[in-house]
Amino acid sequence: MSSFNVLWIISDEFRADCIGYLGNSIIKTPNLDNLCKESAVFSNCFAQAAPCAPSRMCMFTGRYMFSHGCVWNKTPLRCAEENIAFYLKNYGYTPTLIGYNDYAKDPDILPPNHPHRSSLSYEYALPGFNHLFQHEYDSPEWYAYLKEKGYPQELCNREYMCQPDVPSEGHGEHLAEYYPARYKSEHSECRFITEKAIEYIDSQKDTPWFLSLNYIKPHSPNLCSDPYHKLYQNTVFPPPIRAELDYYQNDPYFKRLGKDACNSLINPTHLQDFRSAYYGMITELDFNLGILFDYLKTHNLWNNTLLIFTSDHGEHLGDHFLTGKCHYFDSAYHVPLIIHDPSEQANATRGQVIDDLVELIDIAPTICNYLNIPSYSLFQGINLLPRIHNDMLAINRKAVFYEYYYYSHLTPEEQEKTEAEKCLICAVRNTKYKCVFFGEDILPPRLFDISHPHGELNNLAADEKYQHLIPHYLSLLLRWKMQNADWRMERWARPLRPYDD
Ligand SMILES: [Ca+2]
Repeated sequence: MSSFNVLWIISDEFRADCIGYLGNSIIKTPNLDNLCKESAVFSNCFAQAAPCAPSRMCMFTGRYMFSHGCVWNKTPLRCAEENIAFYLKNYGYTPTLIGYNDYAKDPDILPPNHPHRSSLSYEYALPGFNHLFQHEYDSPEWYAYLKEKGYPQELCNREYMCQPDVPSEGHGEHLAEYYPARYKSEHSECRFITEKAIEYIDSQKDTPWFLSLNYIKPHSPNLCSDPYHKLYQNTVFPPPIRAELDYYQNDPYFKRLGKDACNSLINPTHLQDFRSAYYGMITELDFNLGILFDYLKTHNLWNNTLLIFTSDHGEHLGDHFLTGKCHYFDSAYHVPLIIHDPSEQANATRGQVIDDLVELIDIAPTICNYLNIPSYSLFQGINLLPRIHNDMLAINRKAVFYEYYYYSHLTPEEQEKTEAEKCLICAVRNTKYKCVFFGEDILPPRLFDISHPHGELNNLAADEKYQHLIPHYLSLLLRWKMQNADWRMERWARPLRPYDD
């Protein structure tokens, strides 16, 4: 067992373009900016799936969505012990989870009368994790802590605390998130989680530790306390990336979806409220990360801890009249990835913005390399450590891939006439083009020139000039599917098979 620690921080719904260091001149992220200065910063990192559970299962299993099969929130994961936490136990670690990982247990492994054999849940920790503290939006422990701080007991519950403090005369023109949270920022769930993480790390003394720390921010319910909720209310944001509303209403994919598709934040005041709350949540998270980073620095842990900061997916933030993280736009899949490797070999890339194409499934093999243990044979990503150690050719990836299962978005009438298993999107993307393929016969592929900031508004697939590109991306997709199929049993059998069999 090495003497190194791993702190893997996963925020929820954090867009790649919301870090000051990466060129956002509006957002205030001083602590992440300082982390960037000392780290390798990957500017082209993509999630393999959305929403939360499919993406997180990709990260922890180190595999693509079609390979692990958890395609939607609360879809159970089969063979769940095949994940990085379980694997690291073989090497003496006691991987620990603070927050959540949205894992749903395979009903077949539950006892006969267990309620989750016939109902959905994802409150479990993946096998291998010593689940120290379950907390998503809230937790009973946080409410007990608020009570201790003097908040009346009858108000210490989700219904009250997880709602903005909207005055009794109503919202007026504004969204609820225009108003502040009902708790002080020093008592926020974000601060509470930060304190829990520090407590845990402190308790480890000289034992090497592996902590998966999961913050809900900047995810809905879009709650901010003072001073964060006011910070951006008068900010002039750049206009969102969107076509005219009727573009989406007439689109063969979007028009079959429920009423929430491409119908959000039409009112400019709502757009402003939503964005200022989102930016406020990021600055609040950043402040708390600063507390955590200071702790590590003042306790001699900064130089023997691999620190990873990322997010499970992005947020549309009003682009395409969308909020959340669905469909095929990059705003849902382009995520931050900052890796602070304290070793001397990483000095050459400190502060460097690396634009190689990387995927969230690359994190698991990178952790193994840092801990000096062999990578797990089931991981499908690329080890990023050589690139962090300045090997410019180490990644050499031609494209990244992500998948999205949209059946739940179809209107009930559309669900009636559609086979759920065909409702899959596969996107293949490099830095110039993105090609989007659909499982349904009625939806032809789409091609976008993503080197242009508004490239996703212009489908080039029907343009003769670009048509030769579709078979090219289709062949990349096919090869990707072939190379990442389930080879487990053959890997077992191959060495046992006589040469002439
Ligand atoms: Ca999420």
